[in-house]
Amino acid sequence: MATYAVGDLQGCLQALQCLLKQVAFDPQRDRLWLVGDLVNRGPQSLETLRFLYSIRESLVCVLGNHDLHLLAAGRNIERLKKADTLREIIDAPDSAELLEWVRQQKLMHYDEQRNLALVHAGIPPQWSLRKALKCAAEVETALRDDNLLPPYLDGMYGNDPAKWDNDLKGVTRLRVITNYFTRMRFCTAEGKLDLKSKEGLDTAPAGYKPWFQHQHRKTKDLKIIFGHWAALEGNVEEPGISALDTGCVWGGALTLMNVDSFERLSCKCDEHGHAMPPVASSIPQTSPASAPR
Ligand SMILES: [Mn+2]
Repeated sequence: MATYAVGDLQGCLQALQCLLKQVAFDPQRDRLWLVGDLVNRGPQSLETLRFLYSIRESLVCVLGNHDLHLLAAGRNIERLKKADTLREIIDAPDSAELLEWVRQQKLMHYDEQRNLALVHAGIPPQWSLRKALKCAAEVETALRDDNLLPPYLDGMYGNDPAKWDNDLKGVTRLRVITNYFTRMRFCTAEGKLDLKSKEGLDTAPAGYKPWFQHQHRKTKDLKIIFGHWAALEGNVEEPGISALDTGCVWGGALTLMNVDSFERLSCKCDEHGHAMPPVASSIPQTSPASAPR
C-alpha cells in the first residue's frame, strides 16, 4: 500500500491518469490525497469529478477556492464568471450527487502517525496545529449543515477582514478561516493577509512573507503539503513544507508525490491542460523529513 498526494487538478484528468498509471495506482490498495482545486479552468472538470467520485473510498481530499466556488455557483448560477468552466458540472444529471460529495470534504487533513497535514493554500503562522484543526472544523461543520451552508457560501467571498481575531463571529469568522486555508500566499507574522499578489517568492509586498517562511510559525514541527500557488513551481526550501501545485492547467505539469518517501513524478501539460507524453520530473526530489532545521 502506498499513499500519494497530487497537486491542483483543475479538471486535468488526462494528467492525473498519466501519473496514476506510472505508479500503477490501485484504488483497492493505495491511497490518493488531493490538495484541492479539483475543478475549473481546465479541460475536463466534470469527468475529473466523476472519476474522483468513483474512487472516493481511496481518497483524502481537502477543498480549494475553486471547489468552494463550484458549491456556491451550484446554488446560484450567477456566481459563474467568464473564465469558469464549471457549468458542465452544474448542468450534469449527476450534479447533485457530485456536489453533495464535494461539500462533505475537509479544509484540513491531519495524519497523526506521519505528523503531516494536507491543506489547499496553507496554515497561517500564528495558528498551532490544534488551532488550525479547530478552525477548519468550524467551516467543515457549516459546509455539512443545510441551514448554515447558504449563508456561508453567500458570505465567503471577499478579502476582509484581512486578519484573524478570536472574537470574529458568524460568516465573517468563517470567511477569514476560508481565506487562510484556501487563498493565502503572503501574510505578515501576525497573519494579516495580502490576497492580491500571486507571483513568486520575490514578489512579497513590503512587510509580508510567504506564509511558511515566518520565523515564529507555530507549525514548524509539522510536515505540510499544500497546493494553490502555481508560481512556486513546486519549489520551497522550507523544511517540512511540500508545494505541489505545478500549474498543469497553465501549461506546467501535474505533480504527484509519495507522502512517505517524498519522491515526485510529474506529467507535463500543454497550454490547455492536456497531458503530454510522460517524462520523469525535472523537479529535484526533496526529503523534508530529513532536511536540517
Ligand atoms: Mn487555489
